[in-house]
Formats: sequence, structure tokens, C-alpha cells
Amino acid sequence: MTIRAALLVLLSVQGMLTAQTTRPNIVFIMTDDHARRAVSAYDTTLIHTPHIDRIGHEGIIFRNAFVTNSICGPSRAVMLTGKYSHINGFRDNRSRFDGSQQTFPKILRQNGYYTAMIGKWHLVTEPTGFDYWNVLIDQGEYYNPNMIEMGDTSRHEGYSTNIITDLAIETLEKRRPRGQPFCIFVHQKAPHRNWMPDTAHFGLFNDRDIPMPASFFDDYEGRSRAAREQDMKIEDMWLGYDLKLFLQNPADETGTGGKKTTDKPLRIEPDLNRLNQAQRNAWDAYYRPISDAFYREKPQGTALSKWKYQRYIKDYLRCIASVDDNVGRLLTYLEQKGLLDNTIVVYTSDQGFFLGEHGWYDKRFMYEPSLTMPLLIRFPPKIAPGTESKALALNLDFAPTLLEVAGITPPADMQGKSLIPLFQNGKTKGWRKSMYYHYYEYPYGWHYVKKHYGVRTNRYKLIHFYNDSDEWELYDLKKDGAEMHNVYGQRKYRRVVKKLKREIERLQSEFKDNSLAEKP
Ligand code: SGN
Ligand code: CA
Repeated sequence: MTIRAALLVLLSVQGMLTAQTTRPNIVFIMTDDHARRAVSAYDTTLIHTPHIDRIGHEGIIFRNAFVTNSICGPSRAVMLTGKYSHINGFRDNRSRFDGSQQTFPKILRQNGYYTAMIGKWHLVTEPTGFDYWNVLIDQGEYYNPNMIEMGDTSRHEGYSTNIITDLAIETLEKRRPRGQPFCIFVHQKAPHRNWMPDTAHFGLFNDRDIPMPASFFDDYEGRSRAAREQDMKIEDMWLGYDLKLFLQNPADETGTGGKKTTDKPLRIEPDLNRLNQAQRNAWDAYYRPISDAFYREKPQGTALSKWKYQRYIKDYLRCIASVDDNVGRLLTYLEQKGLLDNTIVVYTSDQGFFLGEHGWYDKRFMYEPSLTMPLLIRFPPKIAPGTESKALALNLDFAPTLLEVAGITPPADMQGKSLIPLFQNGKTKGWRKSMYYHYYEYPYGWHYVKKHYGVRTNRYKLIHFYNDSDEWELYDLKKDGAEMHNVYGQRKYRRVVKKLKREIERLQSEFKDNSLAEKP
């Protein structure tokens, strides 16, 4: 080899190495059940979340981000594979994830990324495709959680949201090999039921009442049996487990807790046995007086419903306050290490959540509060501060987007689309004009929400509840954003319905959803 040829080889190797080290990093923060309304970048009524907002304000805020099947395990499986539930096999929380299938962290890893998964996993089988993983068991615990680190279980003293963030920072600081781009999943348990806040946040919102949604006392008139027969009313929450009363007698538990199909309440009180003495003292000092006042005053009727809503929403928001603090901690760490600007930071939730709309908590329904999720992305190389998008974005899109960010062409069998074309000004020609949804967990599991599928466009939403019912709902979101008026069957919407039914068929065939033809 001539000296010139040798030099050229050397230069090209060096070039490859530089390209290697400057490939962007990925920090994917996902919370559990974080409703869009509880992020102040979307709505300032409930809570101020400056750190989560920062990601969107210095990047892009997606105003129409949707989940394709609004429940935890399924949403996570879609996110990892870029494929709908009927393709990736994880349809409801009874499923087991087939970890041998293609996922985007696996592809990143094969292409030289260091991959790590910290926090809530909830896919039953062990994580695959990660250099390092340390995950909560099943739903995980808020206090002093047990976590499985690459097969070994240990208890971590402290509050889960802090611990998961500590472990993420520790992984970036100590475990990650330098000179290799990384992709880290930071998956919080919070703000999942049963909303046990950190002792540090008990004081929040004590001085004010949180506004109740206008639809709280909904009577479901004109809606399907599915809307009327669900078991997810705040009014039916467990007094002990959910609302933190110290029950004087287990028989005082009157709530169904989302399990009306079983005759006994399953959970009587929050898991206080895990708390250490200091945590327990703080817990009792905060919740005892609330409990005592309740038994003294014995609110009834509307006053009782309002009391339950305040108890629920305040604990829920306190869990988010802790998430927001910890997002701030993570951003500060990245900033201090000079990593922030070559890292794509994503903030999202595994689905939305009802915060009293229609009187409900939980998710599952294709209605807006559970269909939508917060989605904020910061990535200075490609996104200018203050960008917004109203395009229909899906959790199905995460896998192809993050592969493309890493310079990898997404495999053709992924069903989502890369969001990158939207990064510039929130719009791009030829973007999807409708999205397809399919929910399966019924009648087993929790909350009794009937199986359904449907389509949402910018303006309309058509839903079909099937299995042990056969009912349709149509919402004109431009006139009825709160989805109180089912206009299915009204003459003037006949053509809209016809078009949307054809669109459902088109989407079912495009995404190969043959599950409706299966025997029950
Ligand atoms: C738990 C909750 C349910 C919730 C499911 C699924 N009950 O079982 O209210 O719908 O999780 O949530 S609890 O008493 O155990 O808190 S998901 O986000 O994991 O899909
Ligand atoms: Ca969830």
C-alpha cells in the first residue's frame, strides 16, 4: 500500500469514528397515565410543569398525539415495535411480549448504540435489546420499590420517581461507554393508580380546590351501553386504597374500585407496609387528619362526589409534581455534561387518562382524554424552539422516528411514520389524515370497557363497540370537543358516517387488522 493510500484509509476510519461519536443520543422519558391536561404546555388549569414544558418550548409540541390502544402494556409494545397490537401480539395487559421480535432499541444496538431501559417495563417477559436494564416488577411500587437489574432483584430505598431518575443519571455517568451514542428509556411509574405522592409533595394544592370538568356529572344520554356500563367512576373509587382513608372497618369499603364483577373489594388500603418509619410518620401526619375529618363530617351526595374528586386529583397532580422535578434534574444533568444539544429528548406518556371527564378515572376508551397523550420533543439540530404541530402523530411513529434520527432507515414492516418531516414547521405534505384505534381488554381485567375500534380525523371520530354489543358513536369534534353528543344516526351526518366506515375498512386493510374475523 502506498503512503497516500494508507493515509486515505486512515482518514476514512477517522471520519467514520467522528460520525460514530456525533450521532445523536436519545433520551426517551415516558410516564404512566399522564393526561395531556396535566402538562402546563397544553393547559394551565391544573398544574405548572415548567421542566416538561421546557422540552416543548425549546422544541416541538404535538397537539394531536394519539395512542393506538389506550392501555399500558399494549402501548409500550407498539412503541418498541412500531407495529399495531394485532401484529406485535400484545393486545391487552394479559399478554406476554414476544421479546424475540424486532424492536427499535435492538436495531439501534446492532448499529452501535448503547441501549438502556430504566423503570416501568410491564411487558411480563424480560427486556431484550438493552445493554443494561433495571426495571420495576409489574406495576411497581411508589415507595422503596423492588427492581430487577439484569435478572437480580433488590429493594431501593426512597421514592420511585427519584430512584428511576437517579438510576438513569447513574447509567449515563458510570455505565455508558464513552464514544458511543446512547439511547436510554426513563419510564416512570408515576402518576399511575393508586397515586401515592412523595412525602415532599404532600403540601401542594392544600390551599385551593382544583376545578372539576364540566362533564363530571355526565348521564351518558345518547351514548352507547359501553359508556354507561363501564366501571371507572371516581364516585366508585375505593375509599381506602385510592382515596387514602384509614378505614375504621373493612366493611366500610363501599367502592367497586373498577372490579364490580367481583363481589369483594380487592384492595383495602394503600401498600403502607413498604414505607419505612420516617415515610410512615409523614404519611400518617398528612392523611390521618384528612381521614378523621371525613369521618366527622361524613359528606354525602354531591358533596361526597366533590370530596372524592379533590382527593383523587390532588394526589394525582402531586405525583406529577415529582415527575416534573425529576425531568428538570435529568435536563440539568445533560446540560452540565454538554450532552443536551446533541440529544433528542422525548417526553410522553403510555396513554392519556380521565381526570374527571364523564365522571371517570382510568383510560381505555377512544374518547379524547385517554386517546391523547402529551408529546414534546427537544432536538436543536432539527427543531427550532417554539415549533408546534397539529398533525396526527401516533405512538406507532416513535420507532421509525428514532431510528431515522440515528441515521438508520426504518424496516419496511414498521407501520408508523417518521415524525421528522414535521420537525421543521409542524406540517408536511401527504401526512396521514386519519388514525386507526383498537382496544381489546374485555370483559376480563379492570374497568369493564367494551372492545371497540374506530377512526379519528381532524374533525370527526367514529367508534364501534362490538363483542357483546353492536353500537356506534360519532362525534363532531369541531362542535363537541367534550364528546357529549353522539350524532351517529342523525340524518345530516349520514354521508360522514359512510365515508368514515369506508376509511375504517381502508385502515384495517392497510394495517392488516384481521382480528375481527377471529373466533372469540
Ligand atoms: C391496575 C389498576 C387499574 C388499571 C390497570 C392497568 N388497578 O391494575 O386501575 O386500569 O392497572 O393500568 S390497581 O388497583 O392495581 O392500581 S396500566 O396503565 O398498567 O394499563
Ligand atoms: Ca398506563
